[in-house]
Amino acid sequence: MQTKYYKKFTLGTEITEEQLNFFDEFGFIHFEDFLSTEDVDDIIKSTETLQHHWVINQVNQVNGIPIKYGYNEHGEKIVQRFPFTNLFSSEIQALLKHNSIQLLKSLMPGSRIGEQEKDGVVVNHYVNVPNSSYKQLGWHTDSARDIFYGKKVLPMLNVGLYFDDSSEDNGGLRVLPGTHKQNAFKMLFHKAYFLSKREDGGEILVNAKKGDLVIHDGRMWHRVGQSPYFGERSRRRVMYIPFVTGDYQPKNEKSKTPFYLKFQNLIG
Ligand SMILES: O=C(O)CCC(=O)C(=O)O
Ligand SMILES: [Fe+2]
Repeated sequence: MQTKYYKKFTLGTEITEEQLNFFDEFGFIHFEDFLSTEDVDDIIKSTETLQHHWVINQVNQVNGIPIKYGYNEHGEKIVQRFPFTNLFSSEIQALLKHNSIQLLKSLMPGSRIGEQEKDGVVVNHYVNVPNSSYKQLGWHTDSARDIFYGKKVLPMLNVGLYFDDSSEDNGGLRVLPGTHKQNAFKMLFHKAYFLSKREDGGEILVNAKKGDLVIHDGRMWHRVGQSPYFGERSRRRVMYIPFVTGDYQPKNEKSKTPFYLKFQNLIG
């Protein structure tokens, strides 16, 4: 069990020197109580409406990014990875305009929210049941995807909003602090990309509550553990807002599925 302590913060009207230094040193930062339970519930509802629409209409991708389907503990078909939710949810669109989200750009000067880029705002839904397609996620860096795209690795942030409390009980995000400062070779080969799911002695478990915000540098190594429980107790939902840098690279309906996602689907 990982119980390593790390400092948690509260987001004010600006990012403090201490917060900047923490993020720079460790590659992640945790802000507690960012949204109320009610506000999170409104966002969750909007994704459930979207899920209903996608299931009924058998939509399989958005802008070339596959929608990952699976089944919940009641045998119902659910969406387990939603790409580009911001294009469909007015609640999520409103959140992106919020001052306290805009403020986070100062963690990575020159960054912008990738509303039409990468996979847009992604919602992940992990649940541990036999027919689930998403029970855990192996070690990876988000930036290594740029290498699969054949592009230079550019700094990016992933801003995670928690829809559920998250700890080792439902898997939990594990991060390797400081690894955002490694070179590109290590970024690719430090762990067998996505294949290794093992615990690492240096990992820190992110213990978050519904409504918390946990931000990580895209170059840092991280994984999501598998819950030892099944069904409802194993459920873990989290939304990621990408903050990107570099040339503007919008996607549209004609965009092709990136190679890395085909690869990811092969290995589960
Ligand atoms: O579920 C999480 O907290 C992390 C997800 C993740 O790392 C990813 O989708 O790249
Ligand atoms: Fe990731």
